[in-house]
Amino acid sequence: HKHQSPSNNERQFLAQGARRKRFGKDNVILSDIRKPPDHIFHGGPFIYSDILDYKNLREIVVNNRITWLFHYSALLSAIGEANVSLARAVNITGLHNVLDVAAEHNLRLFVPSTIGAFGPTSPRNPTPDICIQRPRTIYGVSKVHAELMGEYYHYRYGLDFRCLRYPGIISADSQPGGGTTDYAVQIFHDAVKNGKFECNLKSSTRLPMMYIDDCLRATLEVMEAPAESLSMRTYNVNAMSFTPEDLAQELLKHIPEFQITYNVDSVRQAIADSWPMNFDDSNARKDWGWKHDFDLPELVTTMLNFHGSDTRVAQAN
Ligand code: VAH
Repeated sequence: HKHQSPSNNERQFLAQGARRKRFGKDNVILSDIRKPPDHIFHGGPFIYSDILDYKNLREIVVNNRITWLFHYSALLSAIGEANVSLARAVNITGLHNVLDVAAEHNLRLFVPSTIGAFGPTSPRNPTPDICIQRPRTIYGVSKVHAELMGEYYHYRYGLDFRCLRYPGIISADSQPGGGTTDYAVQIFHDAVKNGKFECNLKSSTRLPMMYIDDCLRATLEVMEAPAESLSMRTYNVNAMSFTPEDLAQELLKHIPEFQITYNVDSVRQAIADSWPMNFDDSNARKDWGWKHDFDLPELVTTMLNFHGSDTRVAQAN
């Protein structure tokens, strides 16, 4: 939807690709304000839509008999701090539009939340599902609002609202889009292309992270879970937790000449220092059987294989 950051944009297309496999190509409609490049979006229905245009959303839902809505429109943490009014509009007013169209048309609604929905007064290691949430970014504030509004609409109007708090999501064919965890995506592009990477977070900054395949599977599993199995509407989901140093050490096993340097971005560092270091996702594992597949070694192997093949193709072309 409107004002997607590239990584969100592309993640949405990847998510949509996973759903197409599951539900059939013509039963999943991608909507956004920009049509993605063909290598990300492998054809199928695309409809222009602007998350801030409620009538447009309602028309799409009615004309296409939509039953489930996955809402990925948001400005991420760092980019949101650079444009608070736009982040407030997209992340909050846009969310209100989605809640209203979902309640009005009885949609099953998925809205992603994030490790960024916690703040410096939250327990950090691990961070449980239920604890103090006083985030210090407009992104985090808007995501706590989304969690609370979604749960209110569930209890007040019966809306089938489902929400997962994602760790930093890493995928090979998305570009970083203004998040605090962007380093963990950029490092692979740079390691393969240049053999070196300048990291904008301190080497000891520990953050929860997840590979895109686990993210997409968790999203589909919670959306397909029987309603009676859900004791909560909003769940933490965890996979791994690492520092830039951990990631660099794992990369060195594959690229011995790889070099990492550090040039700390104080804005992103302050955000990262206020976030969880590790997620407790025991409720997701208990209620609907969540289990991650990718740990750090598998992440690095998978990402390098993708980039490696990508690079070989690029050289061939
Ligand atoms: C960000 N990647 O850094 C996003 C995410 C876990 C954080 O929401 O803002």
